[in-house]
Amino acid sequence: MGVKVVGEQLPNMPWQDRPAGCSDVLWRYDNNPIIPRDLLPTSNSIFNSAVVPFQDGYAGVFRVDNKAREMKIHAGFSSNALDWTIDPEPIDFVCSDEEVGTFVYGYDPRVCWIEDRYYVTWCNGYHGPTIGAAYTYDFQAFYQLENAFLPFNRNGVLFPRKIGGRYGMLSRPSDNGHTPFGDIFYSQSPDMEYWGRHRQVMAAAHGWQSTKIGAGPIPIETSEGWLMIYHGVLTSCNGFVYSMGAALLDLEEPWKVLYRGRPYLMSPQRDYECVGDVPNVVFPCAALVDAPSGRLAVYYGAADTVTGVAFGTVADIVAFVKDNAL
Ligand code: BMA
Repeated sequence: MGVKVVGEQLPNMPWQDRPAGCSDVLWRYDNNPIIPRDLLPTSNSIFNSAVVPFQDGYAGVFRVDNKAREMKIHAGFSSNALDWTIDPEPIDFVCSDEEVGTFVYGYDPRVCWIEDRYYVTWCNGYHGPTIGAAYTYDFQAFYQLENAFLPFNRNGVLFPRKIGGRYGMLSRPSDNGHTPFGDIFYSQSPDMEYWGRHRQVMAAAHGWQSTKIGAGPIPIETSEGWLMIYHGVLTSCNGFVYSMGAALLDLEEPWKVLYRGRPYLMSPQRDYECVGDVPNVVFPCAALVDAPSGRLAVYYGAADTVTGVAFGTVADIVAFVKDNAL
């Protein structure tokens, strides 16, 4: 029996077959990085960013650090999900509450289609990092909601449907600095405003994920559970190393881990992942999936400088996680 993927058809999403002789679960796009650091005249770097299908093509929300080294998020559009036009101006959120809507900084956005609109979550500056939330219908007007949590928190990732009658979000409580710890938690909300019923999903474990972990793309619903791709951090004598791995979570109680991969799916190995503003970082924030074929394209920030894509199939990742479980 094959693994069934719940989701839409995306027959034209970016894809390259696994290179001959490659046995890796994920393989990189030949023309990585797809977004150079200087795509905008004002950009220092464009990296941890999220993309989704939109109308006849694709839209996204991009982390752009400008040349003043301010962290902003911008909307962007593409017909093929590889060549991107990014709005030179940051997103100007509409917010009815001035206290919440005063922009301090924003980074590491995720985008999730739920029911009738696209929700954006990001690391939002409010007396320290916390999880900002907004929605849009068109990637032109963005309506900001209350911050989901108190500071300090990062890596807020929504589930694409209500579970047990409530919205679900993963997050990673942290500190005000570079956070030498961090587990993934699951929180629930009846209305996208009040979040509670917090449950621990997974703690940092040994090896590539020994210092801290954080959810990446929107979890993918499969017949084997929610496929969660996440980043894990190891502390080396030269600092943090960010890799990506995967786990399967229970469909109805996603804080219950069914399987968790022991080896990473991908670690920083190419020059553009090892050399940049922050060396040795692959940081996944989004995935496009064609449900019938299970083809997957993971979008990830490389060395906090540029954006790359890696390909794989849901069935291969599920099998890898089960066969190599922690
Ligand atoms: C994390 C976040 C990410 C970044 C990573 C590596 O704390 O700031 O945006 O990619 O560190 O520097």
